[in-house]
Amino acid sequence: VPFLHEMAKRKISDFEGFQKVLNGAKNITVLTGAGVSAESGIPTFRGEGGWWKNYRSADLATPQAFQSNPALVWEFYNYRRHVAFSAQPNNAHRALAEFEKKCKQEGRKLTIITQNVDGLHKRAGSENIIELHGALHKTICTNRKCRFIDENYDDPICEAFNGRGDVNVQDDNSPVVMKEDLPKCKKCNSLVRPYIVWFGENLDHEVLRKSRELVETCDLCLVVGTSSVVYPAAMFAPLVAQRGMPVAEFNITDEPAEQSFAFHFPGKCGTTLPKALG
Ligand code: BV8
Ligand code: ZN
Repeated sequence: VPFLHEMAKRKISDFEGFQKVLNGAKNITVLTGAGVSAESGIPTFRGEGGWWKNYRSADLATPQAFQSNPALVWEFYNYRRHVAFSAQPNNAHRALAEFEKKCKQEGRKLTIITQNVDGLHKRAGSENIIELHGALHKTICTNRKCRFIDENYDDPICEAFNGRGDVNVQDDNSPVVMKEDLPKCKKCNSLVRPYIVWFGENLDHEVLRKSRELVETCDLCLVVGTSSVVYPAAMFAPLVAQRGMPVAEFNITDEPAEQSFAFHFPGKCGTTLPKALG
């Protein structure tokens, strides 16, 4: 359809048009996904990196998997912690942190709503962050009467995973760790789990409420490095566009995920984001 194609063409790589909108925005929401950490060497979910040994990572990120094989799921998360803690923030994370400081000086608001659990936005210096799906450096106790939430950057997280940090080989025949050697709660000594929202689990209601409020009040939304397939995060940017507010998508894909997005910047966000926010 030539008209739509014409529209789409006008939206792509219009850095100048974007900067005009950016300079006028007072309440900016940035939704980020795995693509913002790809250039830090952290595998994305749906690229080839979405595998660990011979498992699809999404099959291990479920309460059922943890219930039936906590040692395997903990070994997967111990590996993900090792990868995240050894990684460095990249230019996309840094550009967002710098821009947040600039907004603060100008009395404007910028909030990052991230689907990522790698903690790199915080390490890059961003402050206003909502972690939709939890964080790799946090654990929560599985004892319903306790639910103690702890934070640690121990790598490995427990003795039993010594030497198995960055193991991602298919058929290493190391024995599966015994349940009693898995990470325990400091308060009640019960088994702890990653403080991560798994598939089929509800997001924290306070996190959801704050995210919904930002979606309803922001006057500009950036959506960076996400395939927009996982709900409810996938709804946020389209909801902003439905309010008639501009949405700018940054992705290596050529076309906008939604025709309703005002801007699309194809390419690696480690390059396009610093240019757009510069
Ligand atoms: C919920 C933590 C209510 C885990 C994650 C059937 C049964 C049960 C549930 C469902 C169902 N059908 C649908 C659902 C809902 C489900 C869902 O949406 N499933 C999808 C797969 C269809 N959602 C849920 O379960 C959520 N809870 O809905 O609660 C409920 C309750 C019970 C039953 C039903 C509903 C909870 C979802 C949270 C799951 N946890 N993460 C962990 O990390 O281990 S999700 C995980 O994948 C990430 O956190 C992220 O959110 C998500 C998507 O990944 P992306 O970040 O988008 O990364 P991806 O690899 O996909 O894409 C990377 C993108 O970057 C690409 O577009 C690529 O082009 C781009 N890119 C790459 N490099 C670059 C780049 N761009 C720029 N520069 C680059 N350099
Ligand atoms: Zn406990």
